[in-house]
Parts: sequence; structure tokens; C-alpha cells
Amino acid sequence: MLKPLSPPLVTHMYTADPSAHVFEGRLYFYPSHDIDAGIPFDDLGSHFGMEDYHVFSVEGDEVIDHGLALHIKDVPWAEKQMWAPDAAHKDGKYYFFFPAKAKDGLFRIGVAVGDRPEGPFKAQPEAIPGSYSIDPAVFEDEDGAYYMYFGGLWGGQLQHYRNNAYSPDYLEPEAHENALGPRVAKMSDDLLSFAEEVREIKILDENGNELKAGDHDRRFFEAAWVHKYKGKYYFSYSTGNTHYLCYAIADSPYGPFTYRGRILNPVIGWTTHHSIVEHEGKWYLFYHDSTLSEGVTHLRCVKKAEITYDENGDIQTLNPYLE
Ligand code: FUB
Repeated sequence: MLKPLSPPLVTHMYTADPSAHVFEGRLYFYPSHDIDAGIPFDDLGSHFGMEDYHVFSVEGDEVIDHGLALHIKDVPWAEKQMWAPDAAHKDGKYYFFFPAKAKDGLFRIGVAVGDRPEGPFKAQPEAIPGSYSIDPAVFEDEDGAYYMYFGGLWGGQLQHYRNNAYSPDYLEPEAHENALGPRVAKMSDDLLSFAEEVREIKILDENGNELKAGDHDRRFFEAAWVHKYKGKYYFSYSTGNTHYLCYAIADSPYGPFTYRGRILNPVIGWTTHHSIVEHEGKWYLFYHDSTLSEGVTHLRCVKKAEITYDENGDIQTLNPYLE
């Protein structure tokens, strides 16, 4: 019998894709709100039919549900599938970033603004110009610049983009070709748009070569996150169909990032998706599995576990279940 490393943080609803931040000295997390929308399973994740977001905060063992922060009916451009969100704070305002499918069937990334970390947030009338695919993660650097990282394969549609242009004829590269990279763009001062053209990030192996598309144990799939530790940029992500959370390190927010290892071994359920945050001198991994629903792929639960670094700055791999 496997014993989970951590219990679910939320049990009165299904939650996933947690993006954790410390705002006003308090630890918040911004998850997807999983529901059973009654949509049949497919490889494009159509069964992830989420419609709204709640914001949560944690203090010790207490987790507070701050209630509805944004609903799809209040987002003029969005039609369905509110997937993994993130949040940022700047100049007294809170910004909530989220992907959703627009009426043309393509994912875009939107932003909604509020006065409090927990919302409510008011959505901008249009998605961020030039945005596409899924899983936005907004990183605030020490110099005050903000960068959005994003992208996800398969249902996240990243395979249909080259040089920021969409075509249904673009597909995943062949196994021997370079893997598709996650995307990054610096944000404008008001955090409502990109300040530059979206760039593709390279993830390199230990010899300085780009990871190949066939390297499913290491190549980027979805769930981008960036944090900084001892002056280095840590880009962490999910390998999707091989179910690892991995990380790579760089000297610049644009990369190139060099692959370093695994953060979390596979969980119960198809996906996991995470964030990493420092709070009161400790580092935490927020992630999800499907234990609360006893294994239902799209009914997930957010969890939290402490991570540690060794003297080289390498993150020690966690096993999500104990023997
Ligand atoms: O929650 C829907 C999708 O599942 C997310 O956008 C992906 O990262 C995966 O967790």
C-alpha cells in the first residue's frame, strides 16, 4: 500500500495546477478548479472542461478558500476550458493570468485585474495580443522585470506553432529533431501585454545539445515555472506523457537552460503540474495528483511538500508516495 507523501490541501472541491506566491506575507495558491463537465476523454484533454477559479491561502494546517475569483461567463473572449492559471503583483494591483479556448477553438492567454490577492478579478475584454497555447507562469525578476513563460503540447496546441504562427499542419517534430521549447516574453509595464516578440526557449543536455523531441523523459511538455535560487534561474516543467517534473538551470531568464534532473517522480493520475515558492526560509513544491478522486485523471487535488537543494544547487528528487 502506497502512503502519499502529502495529504490534499483542499477536499471540498477538486483542484489542480497550483501556482503559489507569497503576497502581503501570506502564502496563496492559484489552482485550476476541476469539475466533471461530462465531456468524453480524449488525447486533447477535452474532458478538462473547467469554468471558473477559486483562490486559496495557507497558514499552518489551515487552508482558506477565498471563493470565486473569476468565472468564464465574465470573460468576453473565452468560450471554454479554463486551465492552469498564475498571478502576479505590481504597484498595488493583482494580476490573474489564465488560458482558455476562444470561440475559434484556439487557446489564448488572458489577464484579469483586482485589488486583492484573492480577487475578484475583472477580465480584460480581449486576450493578450500574440498569446497562444496554455499554462502561463509569470516570474518577477529582482530588477523589477516580469516575464511570462507558457506553452503545452498536445491539447495545449504548442505543436501547431512555429515562429509564433499557427498552422494545423505544424506537428510535433520527429524523434531525432530538436524538441519544441516553451515560450517566454517580457511583459509590458502594465502587465496587460507582451513588451516584445515571444521567444522560444532552448533546453540543452549536459553536452550543450538541444534536447530531442524523442527524449520524452526530459523534453518540455507543459507546466512551465521559473524561480531564482542563489542567482540562477530554475526553469521547471512537466514531461507530460512520461509524468516527471524536471528542471533546468540558466544564467538568464531567456535561457538557454541546461537540464539538471527530476523534482518529482510520477503521481497517481495522468498529469501533474507544479510551482515552487520560498516561504519563511523554506522552499515548497505545490503539485497535484488524483488521489482524492481515486485516480480520475481530470479530478485532481493540490498538495504541498518541502524541497531541498544540495550544496551544488541541485534539487533533491521527491517520491510522491512512501512505501
Ligand atoms: O488543468 C488542465 C491542464 O492539465 C493544464 O493546463 C496542464 O498543465 C495539465 O495539468
